Amino acid sequence: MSKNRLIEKVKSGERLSREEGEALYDLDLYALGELADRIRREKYGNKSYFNTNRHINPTNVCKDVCKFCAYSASRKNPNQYTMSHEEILKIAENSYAQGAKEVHIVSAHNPQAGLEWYMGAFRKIKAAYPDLHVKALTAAEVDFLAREYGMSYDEVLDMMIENGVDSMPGGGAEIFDEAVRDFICKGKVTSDQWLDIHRKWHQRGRMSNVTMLFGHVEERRHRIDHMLRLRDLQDETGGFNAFIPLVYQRDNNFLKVKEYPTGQEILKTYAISRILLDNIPHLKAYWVTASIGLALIAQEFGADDLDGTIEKESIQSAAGAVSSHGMDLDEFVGLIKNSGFEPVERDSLYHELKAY
Ligand code: V47
Repeated sequence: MSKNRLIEKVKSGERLSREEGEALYDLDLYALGELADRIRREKYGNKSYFNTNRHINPTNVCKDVCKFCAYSASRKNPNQYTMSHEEILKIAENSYAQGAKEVHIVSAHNPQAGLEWYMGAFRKIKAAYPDLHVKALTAAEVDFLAREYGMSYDEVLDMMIENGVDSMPGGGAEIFDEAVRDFICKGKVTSDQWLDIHRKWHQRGRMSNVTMLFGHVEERRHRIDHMLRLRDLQDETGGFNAFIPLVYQRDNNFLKVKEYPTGQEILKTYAISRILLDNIPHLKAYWVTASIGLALIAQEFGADDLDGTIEKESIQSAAGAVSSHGMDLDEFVGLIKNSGFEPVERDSLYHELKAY
């Protein structure tokens, strides 16, 4: 198909095939940006969403070994920690007092902590702050808990709901292609299992997000494949709120990467995500991995969401991202405004709370 025909097809809103998705990368950056921006503006105009949230990473002790991870305790990071419930609650208390609407809780796969350590933390936070949204447990953690405690996915998911989890974050998806996945995180939740866990979560009427870790050893076709597997599941369930491309951070880990993606390649990937994932409403430029500068530019390449203020971030900052102290709310709002967009604070399920 010619480039012009492909552009016309995108403009007419027709769904693209795998080959057409891959061919999008051959378009120049500005053509892609224009196409993605049209879609974004049709849906959200000039609005850019964010939330006031707090990331909590309660333990870094991990049974799994993902080559890209600098966060889990290992030879490169010998400092193990596991927070007590009191410590976790104290963080939630402080964040709530400062106006956080969501806690985003992601842990490593700690076999010593116990099931009640995981579930009790959610239950206690929910009991103390019923209106604080608890976004917790990636599908990788759900799979770990199911295996560790001899439970089915259904049982773990029901237990999460009983203990106050409101929605699931999108972590652990990495890259679905089995060969790449085997190379970067062998032994962790498989792609089919990851998708199945989210399917089951959506069937319970709950929402989740999904990530894609890119810019390491994968090829463009693997990113397209990742997006298409998600598009299929979203057709079935409609349960994904946001797609979050995570740019690989290179420090302190065991993945040897020959070539890192350019800013152009990253922006193309945002734009293509917006075009190809016609059924996932939000595209999040997670400023932690994109850098705030590129995340602001990504707003012109299809992204309508910049995640949130975060307060503290431990996973990507361990691998080199400049995010360990989060982002000041006024500064965040100012940056979005100065980039020509209208900052809109949202809740975790994308209800609008306040326009700035
Ligand atoms: O799945 C680990 C990633 C993810 C590195 O749902 C790395 O709203 C880059 O899922 N370079 C966890 N990324 C974080 C996550 C997330 C983040 C923000 C918002 C949401 C959401 C979810 O962190 C893991 C993994 O892919 N990660 N190491 C690294 N070196």
